[in-house]
Amino acid sequence: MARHLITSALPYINGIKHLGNMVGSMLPADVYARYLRQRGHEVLYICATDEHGTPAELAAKERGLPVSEFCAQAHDAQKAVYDGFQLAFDYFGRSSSAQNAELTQHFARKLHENGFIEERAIRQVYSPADGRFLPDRYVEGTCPHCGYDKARGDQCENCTRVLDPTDLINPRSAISGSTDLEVRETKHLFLLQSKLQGEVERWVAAHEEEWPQLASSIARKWLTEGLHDRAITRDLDWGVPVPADTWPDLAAEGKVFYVWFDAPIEYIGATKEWADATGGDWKSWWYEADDVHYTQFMGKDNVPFHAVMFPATQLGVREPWTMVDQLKGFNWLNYYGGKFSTSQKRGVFTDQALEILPADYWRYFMMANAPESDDSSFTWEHFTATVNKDLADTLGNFVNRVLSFSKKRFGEEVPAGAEAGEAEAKLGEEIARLLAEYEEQMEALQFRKAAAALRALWSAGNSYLEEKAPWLEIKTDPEGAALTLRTAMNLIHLYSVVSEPFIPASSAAMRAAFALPDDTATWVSADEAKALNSVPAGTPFTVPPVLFAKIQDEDLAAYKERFGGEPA
Ligand code: B3M
Ligand code: ZN
Repeated sequence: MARHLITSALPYINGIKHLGNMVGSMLPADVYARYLRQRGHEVLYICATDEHGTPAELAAKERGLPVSEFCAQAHDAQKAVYDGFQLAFDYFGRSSSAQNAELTQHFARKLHENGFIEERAIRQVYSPADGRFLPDRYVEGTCPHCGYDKARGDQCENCTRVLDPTDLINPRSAISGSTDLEVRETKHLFLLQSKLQGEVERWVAAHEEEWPQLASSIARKWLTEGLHDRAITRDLDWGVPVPADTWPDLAAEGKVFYVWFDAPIEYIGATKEWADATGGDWKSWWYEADDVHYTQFMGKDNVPFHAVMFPATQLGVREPWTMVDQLKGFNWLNYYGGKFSTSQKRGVFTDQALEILPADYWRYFMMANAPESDDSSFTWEHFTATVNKDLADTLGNFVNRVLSFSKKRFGEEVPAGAEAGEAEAKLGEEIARLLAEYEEQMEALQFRKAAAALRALWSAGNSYLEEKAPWLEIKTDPEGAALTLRTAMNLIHLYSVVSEPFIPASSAAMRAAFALPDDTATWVSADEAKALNSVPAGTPFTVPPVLFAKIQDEDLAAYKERFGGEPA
């Protein structure tokens, strides 16, 4: 059995994330990690908050908090939300950890030793009023390409062009608003990526077959444009310090590493945090780890850093660190076709989502509509229809009416009834076929298709129940009715096992209905799917509360009112 290392892109520390951020990284990673664990693999699922860079400093300033205090609070706030979504990380770390600083400095020293780092003087915007250089998002101004007057120094949100702060027209400090800005010379470390172009191309060529089209095409595009040498240090107060033993001058000036240099290294850093907290062996996952299969999850804007930049860093250190095998990139989840927006209060944010409905409603909807090959759009209408049909009617209603009817007519133990016949054999074959399809799609990281196979499993139970109609059968053939109900109850137990990666809380509720001794199975074999007899007659059962409440029209209207519905 391979050992599976799984990471999802590290959410920036500033602010609670919206559903679109989660559906493209942490949630599919969790579904996949749960599935592999249930199939018996050894899995390590690692994530962390991405705490450095200008987003953290600006957000802390806004709250009048020291950055370190802001990050500690914001990390715990995000972690609480992810716990609410039952994201089963093995560890959710912090890129500001000592472990990450140590590893980041180690990577930088090795790159330096191997001739891939060079000190260069560059011209940077300096603000006398603020008494500091203004990198990246610390400068705002008018975009020279599209005229947008709130463009940031590193990128224009309007036309998405990557900018240099010295490009901006009428630049102003994002800290003080001062327009009295100068351009001064300052020294930074450059990662000589251009010297690694050939090696990165060969590495991508050897891996892109396994990647979805989205990831391989973005990697190809960036390589075709050519790898440029890039500055990996900044004049910021908050970040991994440049080590004085290697660069005494820059360290004396308080330079720190650029957030995107240290953030991917935090995948290793967080594994070390996990090991320090649990006694685990972090190096067996990351260093000379030939038995490890590494899968990364991220949104498409993060693919370049994961498919090209970080591999360049890892190749440049000339050490046997684990590199990504499978790179699952996602498109965007939009909100009524537009972008989610914190500032414009458009869209559903993860903390709000849990206020109004349980995590499983969201987990299922997001994975069944995951933006895999294209962008997908969240609308309250589509969400309501999916919850009411797939969850409330197909699954929830099946569970409730089977258990309630059986309890009413046969008591609180699984009834025996007649021997399984033709209908049960046919059902078993269908369930085994659909289960195989579900497994195949999960192995292929095709989440929409996997959700469709899971939904088909639920539907097959309803078709069997409609066909046998135990509420009619019982009038003429009570033994037959009892067989139908026992078979349906075995389906409920099977659903509770295989639905867990998508809807863990509801699966646990279904499973708890049966007082099965030693109910420790983590998956269902093809033979068990065919036989449908894991829950024997005589097993005591209870009827759980209705698993999914339907979303009523008035709820739908209220949600649209509160979260913004159709674009204005
Ligand atoms: N913090 C997420 C973003 O770009 C970024 C991912 C880092 S993964 C190493 O929104
Ligand atoms: Zn622009």
